[in-house]
Amino acid sequence: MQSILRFGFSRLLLAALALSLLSGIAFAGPKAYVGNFKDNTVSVIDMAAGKVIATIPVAAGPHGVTITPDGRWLYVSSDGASILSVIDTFTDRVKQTIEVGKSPHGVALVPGKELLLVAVNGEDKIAFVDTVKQTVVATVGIGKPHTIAVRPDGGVAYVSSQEPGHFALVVIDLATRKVIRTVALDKTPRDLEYGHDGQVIYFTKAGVNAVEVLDPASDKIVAEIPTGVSPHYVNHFRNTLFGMAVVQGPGTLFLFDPMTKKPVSSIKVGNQPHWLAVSGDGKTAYVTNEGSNTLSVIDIASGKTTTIAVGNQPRKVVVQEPAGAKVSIENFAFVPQVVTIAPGESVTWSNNDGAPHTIAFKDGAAGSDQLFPGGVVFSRAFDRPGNYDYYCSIHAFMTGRVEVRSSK
Ligand SMILES: [Cu+2]
Repeated sequence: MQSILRFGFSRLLLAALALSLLSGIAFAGPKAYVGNFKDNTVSVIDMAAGKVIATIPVAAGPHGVTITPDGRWLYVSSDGASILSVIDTFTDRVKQTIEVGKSPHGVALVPGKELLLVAVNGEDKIAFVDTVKQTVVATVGIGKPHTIAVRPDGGVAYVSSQEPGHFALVVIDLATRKVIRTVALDKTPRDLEYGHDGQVIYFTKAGVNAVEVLDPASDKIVAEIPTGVSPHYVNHFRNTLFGMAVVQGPGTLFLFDPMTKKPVSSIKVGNQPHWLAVSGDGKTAYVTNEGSNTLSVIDIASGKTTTIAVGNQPRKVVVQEPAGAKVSIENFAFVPQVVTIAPGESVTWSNNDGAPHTIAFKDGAAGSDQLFPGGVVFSRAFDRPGNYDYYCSIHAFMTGRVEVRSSK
């Protein structure tokens, strides 16, 4: 049930829709979430309107933030406490908190599993949180863990370990829940991320003005891409041509070519940029500026940037708009009739027809209520590869298919 997202009949959303129609602003739905480290809040931003629409209080020191692929649940670790806050994005309130251990830092969801990994820095361990039971079900010991990168197939995780004198990337087998190898480093690792295709790992090190590109097959650094002073978050997202990093010294969003592993360009953002997220269509980047208490919204193609004021010391940012495909209902048909996505991605249907329709799945998963014309959307995340046939329960001749293909 957790993978089903229903915008359908939420009173809140209907109210927002009515309001947006009155004010002439198209209602878009997707939101961005920013953890403000110093004032212990999460800012909620309406991506279409470009403004903060809510501020959610959380426990001290919001540090790691992640969101489920369907955009429904937000997980926030608080490193001044020992808890993870679970935020319901329907209500934008903390639904519950989970005890994980002292000073949790980075968090990462495991694709295809109801599992969240938490780097419990203060207790030198990785906690495995079952997101259905909402509790820690296993732990693996690692010295001063900071951030976590999970391979897109959910098989292994790399953890940056900031243990003084033993800086390393530590590799965990997620099936056996054991450390399988350790890649020793000369300097403190900062962020690390698996590129979207799972072929390479990108990471940054304190005091190194470059993006490190690691081949996980050999655990060797195969390239260093010069960035300028103090690069932090780095990744190559699905649907974006370029890899991206934020560079704290010059205050830039740095773009690089993932094929040639060469710099492409830099776009000015605010002071001390910390983290980065990209919209589901790959067109817009969101950068938190820890030194200016703002979020930069960047049109990647043109470099055009706007700025939104958020809370004190914004660090992590995630966007709700799911990666995946959109299907339009038009003239009693699903357009396109067949869409192909990767595991963990979502499909979002919108009714642009003159009549109400539904989405009903042949695999028995819960479908939509009646979707009325005009902006009321339905979304489902697909975790496992396969073909998913669906139809309209009012007009059975309307059929469509979602193909979920692993890129590996
Ligand atoms: Cu129909």
